[in-house]
Amino acid sequence: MRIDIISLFPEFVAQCAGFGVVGRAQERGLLSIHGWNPRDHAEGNYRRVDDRPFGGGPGMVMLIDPLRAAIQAARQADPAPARVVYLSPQGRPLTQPIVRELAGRARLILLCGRYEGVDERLVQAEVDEELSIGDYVLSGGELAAAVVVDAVARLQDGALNDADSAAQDSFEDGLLDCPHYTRPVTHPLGDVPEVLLSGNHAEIARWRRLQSLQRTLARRPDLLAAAGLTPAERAWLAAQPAADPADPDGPAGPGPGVPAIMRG
Ligand code: 9WO
Repeated sequence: MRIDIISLFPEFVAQCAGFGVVGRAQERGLLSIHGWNPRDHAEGNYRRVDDRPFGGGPGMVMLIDPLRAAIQAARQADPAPARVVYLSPQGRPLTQPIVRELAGRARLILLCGRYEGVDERLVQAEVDEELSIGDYVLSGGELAAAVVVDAVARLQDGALNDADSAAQDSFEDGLLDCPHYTRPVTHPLGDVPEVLLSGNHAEIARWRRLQSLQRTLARRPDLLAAAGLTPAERAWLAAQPAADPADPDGPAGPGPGVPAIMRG
């Protein structure tokens, strides 16, 4: 897969992608990353890439033409059609299913804004999809683009070694991961749960699954509706205390409980 980064700091995203699983995916030829700087496509002595917003207000807006020229240059660098993604807080929230969909494409162009954002006409004309990695504001889209690159790279066939593969399973069924332990068995901070030392693999798998379920219920009950659960697990959930509608975040400790919508 080929990913092109449109950014005033294209090296930033490329640097982020140089380590660990993503760096290895590039070394293995599974992924190539290319940066394009709109400033290299800006006109005049000053090579302006931004201007003041119509309607007034603080800050600057990125100009259409340098961005459009950079996107065009990226498109023309490879004949395969590219999906253009703009990273912004106004985008659709990124999820693992969206990551999976993006990872299956031959090319992505990730558009990173700076300042107050890019001229809306450029978004309308060139962007296929606007994505958000969470409800907070960054100084620019680059860190969000690095998140997309990382999440997509590890799904390329051959990117993960056997040692990494298990970590992928956690979100496959839409539940949070179970807790993990390593040596020593006993420690001043606590002991490793006995079941994990039992050698009984079926019982260990059951325990981990229940931990995942309990954690998801306590921390992210919103995930449960779409999770892949067995009828027995659904029944177990229905027997758990309901969330208090007056206090949906619940008291500290046991967590919010089963969302009302899921109670049969
Ligand atoms: C900056 C700003 C300053 C004063 C008044 C309003 C303002 N809005 C913004 C702003 O939202 N700037 C963005 C910076 C423009 C698009 C690129 N930037 C960005 C992307 N910040 N955060 C993201 C982002 C991307 C994906 N997921 C979460 C956050």
